[in-house]
Amino acid sequence: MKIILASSNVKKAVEIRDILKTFEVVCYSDMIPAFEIVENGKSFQENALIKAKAVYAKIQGIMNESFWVLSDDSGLVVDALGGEPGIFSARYSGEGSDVANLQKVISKLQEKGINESRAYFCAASAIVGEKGDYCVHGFAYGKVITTPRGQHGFGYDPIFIHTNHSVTFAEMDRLQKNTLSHRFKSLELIQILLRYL
Ligand code: ITT
Repeated sequence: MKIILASSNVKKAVEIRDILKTFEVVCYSDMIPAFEIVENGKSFQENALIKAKAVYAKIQGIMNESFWVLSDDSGLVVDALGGEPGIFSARYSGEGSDVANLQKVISKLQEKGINESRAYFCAASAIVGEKGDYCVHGFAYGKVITTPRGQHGFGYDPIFIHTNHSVTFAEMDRLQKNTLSHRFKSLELIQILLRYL
């Protein structure tokens, strides 16, 4: 069954394709023009469902086969920052660039005189199709540091170290991150769901 991905984040899409390698995953913007989706939910789950439903509504009329729309709403939750950036991870610095967002987390920790804090990544994966709407979560627990390391991955990967590891997600290769990440955990559950729906 075809999976249409409701995401405009190219690096996120690469990870999702890698993880769901046995499925046919097509980005919605390869089928219809990309459009803006207002993510005004109050949780990762609400935002994931907003994205998947928005794309489902646009794509439904042009499909002549069964399909699911899949979305991912994710972010970094830092203990010492009271849970920030959380659902605002993509636009924490206002301008929305990965580097500026990461720098803001580092600056806020430094303002507190802290050079590391417990943190976790959360991914809400939603699927919307003719059989209904579903959402599951995956988590990756660890800590953030104030000295970025590594060139792989995206977003906050250079400052996140997974529990029981000493390198950041950005120092890991794709395969290693993709067997530990919040996205991998939530997509594991999605694959189980898809088997039974
Ligand atoms: P779409 O909504 O189009 O999918 P987006 O980048 O806006 O793309 P989100 O609203 O889910 O996606 O925001 C997620 C942000 O959280 C993302 O921009 C990163 O800054 C951060 N993030 C999520 N997963 C991450 C990961 O695996 N590694 C590093 N940072 C991550």
